[in-house]
Amino acid sequence: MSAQATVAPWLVDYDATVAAFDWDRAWDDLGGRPDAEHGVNIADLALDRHVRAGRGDHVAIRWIGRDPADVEAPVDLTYSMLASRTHRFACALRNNGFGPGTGVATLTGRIPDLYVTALGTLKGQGTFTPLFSAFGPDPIAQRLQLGHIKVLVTTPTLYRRKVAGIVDRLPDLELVLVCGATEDQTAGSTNGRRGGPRVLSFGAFLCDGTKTFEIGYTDPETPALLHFTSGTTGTPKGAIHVHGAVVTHHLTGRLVLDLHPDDVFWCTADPGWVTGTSYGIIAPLTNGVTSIVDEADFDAERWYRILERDAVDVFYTAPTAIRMLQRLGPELAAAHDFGALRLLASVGEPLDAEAVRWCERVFQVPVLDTWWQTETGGIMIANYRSEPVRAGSMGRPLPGIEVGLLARTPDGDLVTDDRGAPIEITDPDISGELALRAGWPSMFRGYLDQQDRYDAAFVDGWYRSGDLARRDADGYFWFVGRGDDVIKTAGHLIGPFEVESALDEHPAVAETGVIGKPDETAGTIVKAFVVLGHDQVPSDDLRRELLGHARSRLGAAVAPREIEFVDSLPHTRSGKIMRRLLKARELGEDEGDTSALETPAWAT
Ligand code: 6R9
Repeated sequence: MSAQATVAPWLVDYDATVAAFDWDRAWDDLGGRPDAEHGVNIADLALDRHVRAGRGDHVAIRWIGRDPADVEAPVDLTYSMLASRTHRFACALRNNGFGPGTGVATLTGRIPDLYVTALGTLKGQGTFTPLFSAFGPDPIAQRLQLGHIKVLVTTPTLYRRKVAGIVDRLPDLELVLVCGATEDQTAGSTNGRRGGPRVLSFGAFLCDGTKTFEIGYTDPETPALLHFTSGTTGTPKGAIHVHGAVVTHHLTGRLVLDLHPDDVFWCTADPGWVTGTSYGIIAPLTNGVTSIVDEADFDAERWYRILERDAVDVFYTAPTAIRMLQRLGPELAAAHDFGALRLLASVGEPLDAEAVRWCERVFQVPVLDTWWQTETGGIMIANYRSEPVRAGSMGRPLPGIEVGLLARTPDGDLVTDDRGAPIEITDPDISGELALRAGWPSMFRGYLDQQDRYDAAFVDGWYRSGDLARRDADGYFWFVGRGDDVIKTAGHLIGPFEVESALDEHPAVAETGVIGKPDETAGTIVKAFVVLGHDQVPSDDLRRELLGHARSRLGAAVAPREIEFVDSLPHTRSGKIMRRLLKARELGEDEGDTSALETPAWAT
């Protein structure tokens, strides 16, 4: 019998839960609200708390290695094993002088040491920054610099290919820990830079099990995570999250993902992005479930096999992945039994109604769309298991969260009243900027070293998401689009400026404008419009060279998939590239009001 019928949902009645909701009570399940005597440490709640409660032998992470044969031979890591390994990591950090506040980053695929680093760092009250392993050297260097990262955990291959060449740009970096390397491979290595980071093997760095480590009192406002995210312009922004955010991770794990302690849960997101940390590490572990971690990239047959073999109860993935499954057809899925699957949810990009229906046919459960951002730390709007799913809608606010829509002018400015306060849209079906009443526990507490950008994200007690949405008469939110030029490709957030800067550095390039171009599978792909230097002639060879240049700098995850040569780019009077017009042209749309242009519209 399917587990669907046997496990009662945590959230039974949405309206009643919202009416009775109280953030203080939300802490009850985690041992009570922290106070001056009892702090809150995410790693303690994720691991040691379960060991103290006698669930140490329960499997916390079922790790599946990259090779096809590994699917049949997963490695189980129990709550006790992870508790002890993270203690050893925290102990080693402390013994090497890396105290509270130390910035620790990972640049690895989905391997067990990543999870040990994340939670071990949190035990020692350092801040954890995951970096996506498909980033190229430029995005990696920039984030390590901006984050003042002192300790980097990586693999031998990634170290050689992406890190060794950039250490000279990283004055704060003191230690590199290489996973899976033997001591011999790393002994004495200093990267050839005098005073450069020490390079040690991860295994050799861990303290032996005889040394004890006590988690110190952790104030809920202690920084825990530093996640880089991209804006339209400028450098990536480091969103700071605190230990107290864990109550949102835990609560959403319960109310939205409906995690029960005996569940097998699989979040396919990479921890290099916020979903892979909030829902690939924290929420499943605080909820005591068994979490699947698959090292390999997307492979439909493999995914179906894992869902069936490991009897996954709750599956959290992205619309791009669902579209990829859809494109391969239902036959592949039909050979498998997904009887255990109780809940399927998605995040990161718009989820169309057809995908919801397709999943209902193939998996016997609909996909529950959820909306949130790096800055919100956790799910803010969702469809719930016990409520009717409105296919195509992002759902309704998490209990305890107030969502508003702020009126905008066509230029993207907020409409304000005579006090200068924004105007909230209350009528149904009118789109505005999605905003959240500031102050929820997992709200980001700053953009590292960028107070102005942080302040600019708030207006009159609202956090401005930058997304456009509308609300229907029943209170369900519908995604309308991004209010800015940021690109979501295959669920990953890319800042166009970062891509433009890398292309602009090529000697043949005069100027670049980067947009998201609609794509059937990835939602959008990164496309660059390139103006060449005056002595350059467009050719396929040059296009290939530029694509290669961008790839080697930015990595496959960020580099453009398409390049189009143009004679000029549209600019505002102040000289900014008008990506909006590039996009309109790409879509064959009317370019609209071009009065702000210096070069009127297009001159290709
Ligand atoms: C968690 C995450 C945030 C941006 C967000 C929005 C887009 C997220 C969505 C969605 C449509 C959904 N987004 N969920 N768009 N429907 N259900 O993805 O964080 O990488 O910071 O991206 O993703 O545009 O503003 P992040």
